[in-house]
Amino acid sequence: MSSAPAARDLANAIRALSMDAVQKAKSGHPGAPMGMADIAEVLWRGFMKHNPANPHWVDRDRFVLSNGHGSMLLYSLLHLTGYGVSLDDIKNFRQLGSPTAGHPEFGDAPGIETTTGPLGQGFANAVGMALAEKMMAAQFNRDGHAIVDHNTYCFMGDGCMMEGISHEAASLAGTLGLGKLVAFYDDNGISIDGEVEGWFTDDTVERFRAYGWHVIPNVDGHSAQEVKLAIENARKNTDQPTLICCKTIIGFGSPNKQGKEESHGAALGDDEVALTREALGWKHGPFEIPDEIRNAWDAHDAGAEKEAAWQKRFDAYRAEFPELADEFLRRMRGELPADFDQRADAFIAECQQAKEKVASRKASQNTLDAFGPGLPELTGGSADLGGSNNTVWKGCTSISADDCSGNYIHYGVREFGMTAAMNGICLHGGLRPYGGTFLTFMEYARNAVRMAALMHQPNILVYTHDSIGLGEDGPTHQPIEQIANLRMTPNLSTWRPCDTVETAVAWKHAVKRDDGPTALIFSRQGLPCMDRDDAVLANVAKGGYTLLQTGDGQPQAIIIATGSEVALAVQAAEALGAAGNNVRVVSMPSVDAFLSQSSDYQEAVLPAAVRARVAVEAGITDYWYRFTGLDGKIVGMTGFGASAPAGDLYKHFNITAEAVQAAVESVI
Ligand SMILES: Cc1ncc(C[n+]2csc(CCOP(=O)(O)OP(=O)(O)O)c2C)c(N)n1
Ligand SMILES: [Mg+2]
Repeated sequence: MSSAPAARDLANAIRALSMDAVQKAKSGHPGAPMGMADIAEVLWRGFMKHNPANPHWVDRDRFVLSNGHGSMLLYSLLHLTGYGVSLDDIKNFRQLGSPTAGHPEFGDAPGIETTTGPLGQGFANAVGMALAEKMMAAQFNRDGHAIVDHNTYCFMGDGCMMEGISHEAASLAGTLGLGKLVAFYDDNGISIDGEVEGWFTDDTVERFRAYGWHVIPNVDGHSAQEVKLAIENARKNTDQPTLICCKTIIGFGSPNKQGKEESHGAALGDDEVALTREALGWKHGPFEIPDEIRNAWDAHDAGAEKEAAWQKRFDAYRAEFPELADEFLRRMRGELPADFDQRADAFIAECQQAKEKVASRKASQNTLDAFGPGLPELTGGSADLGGSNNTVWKGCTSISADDCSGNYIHYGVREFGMTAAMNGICLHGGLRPYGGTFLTFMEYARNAVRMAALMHQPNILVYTHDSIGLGEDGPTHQPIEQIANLRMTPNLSTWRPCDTVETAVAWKHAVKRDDGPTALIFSRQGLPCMDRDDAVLANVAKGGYTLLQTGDGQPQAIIIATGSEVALAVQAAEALGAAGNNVRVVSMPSVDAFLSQSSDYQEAVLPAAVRARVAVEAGITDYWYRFTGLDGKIVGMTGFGASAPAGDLYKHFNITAEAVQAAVESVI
């Protein structure tokens, strides 16, 4: 009988699949998978709690490949352990329609926990996942019943370490004591430009210790024994996140390219692949995995056992806490409480009745006060602007390292880290995060916003201080092009409500959305509440609707407005109406929601024949040409703002009812 395959041979299966797939595609990154194969072998075969037959098992360990260019490492692992990634999929690496995309894409193949490639962000996702685990455990576990108890493992390279977001995420993880987070640093001394010592000389060990991490330095990433010991030590420490610093050789096994940047991001070449096979002692052809290696990797039996053990624990929990168990499953399914619509609609009607004049950021907080008590999954937070973003509602309890049973996260001044962590929280499941900052500083987080949209994650992004209307803080704080930028992001729903009613409708939309993020944009200054009858009120959710018209039938002109400028549009229309004009005001809190309506509805609100159109928004004018065409006019911003009281700024930049009226008169 042949003996069990050695760890190195098992790791070489990853190396072979990776170099062969990259060679066949003539594109990709063999270096990182070949360098981290030994670490991956120890982690996945010795420690990972997962079940390839059920990639959605709620208590599985999460694995994040933050150095996503090493995607072949993940695809090899998923294939070898038995997920639905076939050998043909591996052969079709990087080809159209294949689940084995250039970088791991969430949703493309089972077992990909998050989309990675933008360096550093996977690490921040992992921090969010570990935080979600800790919060769900605190909310649901009971004495003797640990139904939420899994680790989050993250691989990261020099690039992830160099990215600023690694600081934000690591600092937060240390402060919150995310003890079940274990990150592996692929310390290979190489990035694309060559040896990193010319641009990266941090003392990473001391850096992470300073964040409050448990750091295991100087691990030989090619020694299965050392890696195993390190992981055991990491798992023993449940008070601090652990960083295991692994010295590795990029492209390990390639006689002429290992240790060099040449192996980072290009096929090794047929000759070098052959030499590497020889050097590794890998005697099998391209994409050929011998049975004993395949069997040793197969995680089906072990996975089924692990899940069955958890199921037994969960059944015992359910017997003792039946309601809690049902609630846990509801939350993990991402289903809203059955009465949510009814509660939300009742509150929307209440807002219309009360007609309160408040800033929309305050209206947002009032909405949270109304929705929050019935939505225990709602998990708030802000990047140190809780009092300005009005993200703290009456039922908020802050979490801390010692007590994660609350529902509010103080992310600190870390917009990018916050947003990427929120993506990780969404991906983990069980919690619905919302997080606030000033709209201008959305840009600090920009790529995480994009990743939420790309990954179809229902992250709720609260952006206050929406325009020059914030006043005296001046042009650094006054967003101009940001709203248009958000609107142009595919699969992002963007709302800029004009009053308490639209704010509540926007929140309802955000909470109900399950396939993408929503940006909610709120004002600092007070906004009057508009009159609406029931028919108009019912149309608010459509994103754009006729708010009023000064005459009957086809209007002579249409004013399209959003947020704080709706009131100006109404004033202008009333003056124009008093002079005998038939003018319509269309409030457009969400362009994407409006554009998702039937063409009949869109035509009814914005008849194509009416080309006398004026758009008004205290943001960059360019976006609105789509709706005004060449015949229309736009009242808005064409440059940066200034520091002054809001009222003075609106006059200075000529965003006034009179300006809107004059614009309409010029196009009628
Ligand atoms: C945010 C971001 N910037 C730049 C890149 C392009 N890029 C991909 S890999 C890489 C170098 C990464 O170096 P390292 O993490 O050390 O990877 P290794 O070469 O060791 O595999 C760069 C700059 C990227 N993917 N993401
Ligand atoms: Mg490197």
